[in-house]
Amino acid sequence: MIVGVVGKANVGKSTFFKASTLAEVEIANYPFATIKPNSGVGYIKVDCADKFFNKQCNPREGFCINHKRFVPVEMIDVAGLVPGAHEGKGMGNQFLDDLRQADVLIHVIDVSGSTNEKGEPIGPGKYDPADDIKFLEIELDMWYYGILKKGWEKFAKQVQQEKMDVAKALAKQLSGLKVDEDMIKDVTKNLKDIIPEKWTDDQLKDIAKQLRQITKPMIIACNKIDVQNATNNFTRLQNEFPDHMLIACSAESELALREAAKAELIKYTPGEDSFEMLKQDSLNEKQTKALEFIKDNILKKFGSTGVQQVLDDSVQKLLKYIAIFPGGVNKLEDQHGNTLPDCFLLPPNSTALDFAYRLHSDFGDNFIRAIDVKTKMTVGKEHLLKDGDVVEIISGK
Ligand SMILES: Nc1nc2c(ncn2[C@@H]2O[C@H](COP(=O)(O)OP(=O)(O)OP(=O)(O)O)[C@@H](O)[C@H]2O)c(=O)[nH]1
Ligand SMILES: [Mg+2]
Repeated sequence: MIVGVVGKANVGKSTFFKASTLAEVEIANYPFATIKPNSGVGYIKVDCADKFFNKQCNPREGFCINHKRFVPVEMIDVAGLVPGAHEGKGMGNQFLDDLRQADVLIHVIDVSGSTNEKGEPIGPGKYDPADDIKFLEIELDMWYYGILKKGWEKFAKQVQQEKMDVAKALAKQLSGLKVDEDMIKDVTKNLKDIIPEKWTDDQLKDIAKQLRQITKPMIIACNKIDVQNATNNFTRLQNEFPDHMLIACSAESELALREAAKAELIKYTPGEDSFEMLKQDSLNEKQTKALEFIKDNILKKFGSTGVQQVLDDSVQKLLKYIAIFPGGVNKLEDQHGNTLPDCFLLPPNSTALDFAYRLHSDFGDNFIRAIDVKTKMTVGKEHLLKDGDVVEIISGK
């Protein structure tokens, strides 16, 4: 699973990325601070199954605080996009390619309206962030369209001459974007009786748009909510884009909290609405003021900095992924004595067999049955898993 962080230049993508991963990346108040993509590990917060068994887990990867498990996911932070990027404007579109493998996108916008279309800082409220929501979608659609259109005539002719299966051939062509055969069938169902050579440009554009929406679902991180006027804009955008998932956030505040927690100055669990001062005496006046500002103006007002929520919602609400824990019905520990050491994020409608394959292809190939460890019920291959399940796979050999 790869989470891509996208948006216009200078809106806070790298700050969001750094707050999520604590990776060392360039953050600067000018456009195109990031050129080469950064990749790192962020965490999705899920309810840990250890609570059900009244135990404390020992995660092999990630961590668990108060029965909230932080499961690692790969994140990428790319260069800023500007309107016309697909035609080579700004940094051009070479870095759009860095997003090919992303399963979900976090679109970071400066909701305070203090970054213009070129990514230059301007006074708060001088730019309408609604335009960013619109332009980014157009850029992504045009990027997909460009890929689809490249060599289209030749492709369409070949499909015709060699009597190829259209969905299969096209899915192969677009597999780099994570497009599969079923998606193609779905988006071309109205074109079934028309041969690809006769598909019009508008029809290709429509296909590109639908495939982009399916393969790159997007959540909008309304960043810089700490700046004056940002809240008004946020409320307005919520009304203007009722079908989009919008979350207010302050990446800068989250970064400050995570760094303070790392330095053991405060105790803070990402996504929570408060933190605890640990070493009040070792904080200087500026640090104390900054933390107080975050407490009063972000945490109390919005319930969190929003960064963790954006990540969680992108995977759990938008992609509808579920958390599954491998475990034995008689024993939740591995051979080293670690309790529930692993947690996997699986796509919706995953079955016991899918989970077996995810653990190891041998488990899938030799699947006999599975056990729902919470209920101790035996289940078969086709059993649909649900969020928080603990599953034991019984396989031959
Ligand atoms: N007030 C405020 N400023 C922020 C926030 N997040 C980021 N910034 C500032 O916005 C500026 C740009 O941040 P970056 O994280 O470098 O932005 P970017 O989108 O990665 O920029 P490019 O890589 O140049 O496209 C920096 O000055 C950050 O400190 C926030 O939540 N609130
Ligand atoms: Mg950046």
